[in-house]
Amino acid sequence: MTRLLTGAPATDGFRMPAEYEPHAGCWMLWPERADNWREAARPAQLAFARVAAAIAQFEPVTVGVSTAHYSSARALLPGGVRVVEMAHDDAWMRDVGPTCVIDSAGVVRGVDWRFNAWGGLDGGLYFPWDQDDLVASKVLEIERLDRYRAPLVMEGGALHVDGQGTALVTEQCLLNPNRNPHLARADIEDALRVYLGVRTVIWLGLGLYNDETGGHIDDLACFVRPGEVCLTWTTNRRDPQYASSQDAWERLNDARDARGRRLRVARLPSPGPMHLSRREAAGIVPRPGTKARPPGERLAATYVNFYIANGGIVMPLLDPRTDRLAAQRLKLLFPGRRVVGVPGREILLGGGNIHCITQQIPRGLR
Ligand code: KQY
Repeated sequence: MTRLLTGAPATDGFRMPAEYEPHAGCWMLWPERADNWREAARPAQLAFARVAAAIAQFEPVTVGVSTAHYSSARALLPGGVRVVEMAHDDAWMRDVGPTCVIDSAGVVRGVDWRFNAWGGLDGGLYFPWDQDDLVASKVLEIERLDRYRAPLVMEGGALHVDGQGTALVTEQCLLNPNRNPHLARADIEDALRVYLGVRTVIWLGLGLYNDETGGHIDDLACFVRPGEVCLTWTTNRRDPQYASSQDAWERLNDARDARGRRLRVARLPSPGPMHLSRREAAGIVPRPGTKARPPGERLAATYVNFYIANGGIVMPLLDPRTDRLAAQRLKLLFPGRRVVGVPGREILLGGGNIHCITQQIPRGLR
């Protein structure tokens, strides 16, 4: 039995480590719902299995699967991947899993945010979401890590940290009244300080164009190392993404991190633009209360949504015209890691990508 803690991470001496710090392992969930994933989620399951196999080259992977899908998931996933039975509403472990924090002695604990399916009844993507909201506590229980239940709605994909006191977020997401309408910007900054152990919050404006999460940072930009960020970029002035990437570029160049450094900002090319095809849309079973997926809809495609594993980068392959350039840039940005590309379109059709479906557990010293 792990403990439900009454304090808060920063006051207990904990901070959220950056994704590029060492991991004990990675957690994922299994895509199953036919109202979000085409063809009863089979193509998505194959894509998730490839992501799990790619990450498992670098660190242990665990996948949470419902009772109904346990046997087929076990058969599709590599033997080295641990499969555990776990109820869930959809498959976005980044957002429903724990955000782990660590102290100077190497003790790891988890923050269990409130989850409302990216907006609750005011623009959320499905109802109900009660099983998703239990996932973080179940993961922490299996990992034997103590838990803080945070009193605010948040998702792991809505925040990045540099591990040295800086958080990176977007106004579009964190200030959206469909998350924490009772909290002002200063209150949210205070909550990030307390639950992530950061001192400085860098606010970008809008997230990625047509991102159904309402502007998650993990589709727009991420830390590559302390003092360096990579940003999704387009040179096409007519692309609706152009203005928000420009704005993010300016804000990042004006920013100072928690240690007073200016940031280096690297640009990652954009794939596409990519759109949902008629055939893909026809394979989704619409359901009242779940986000509709009309053919022709612009997909929130970005290479920034990669996963940083121990010794590796697992990136989505999205567009043969830009995949190679994006991979080359990531190799330059992460010289000590092997860059592995995994086809990402089927994951993208569900509204996110590799970063959104994974959640790292930091390596502690216990
Ligand atoms: O950006 C993420 N972290 C998650 C994407 C969720 C999409 C839900 N359909």
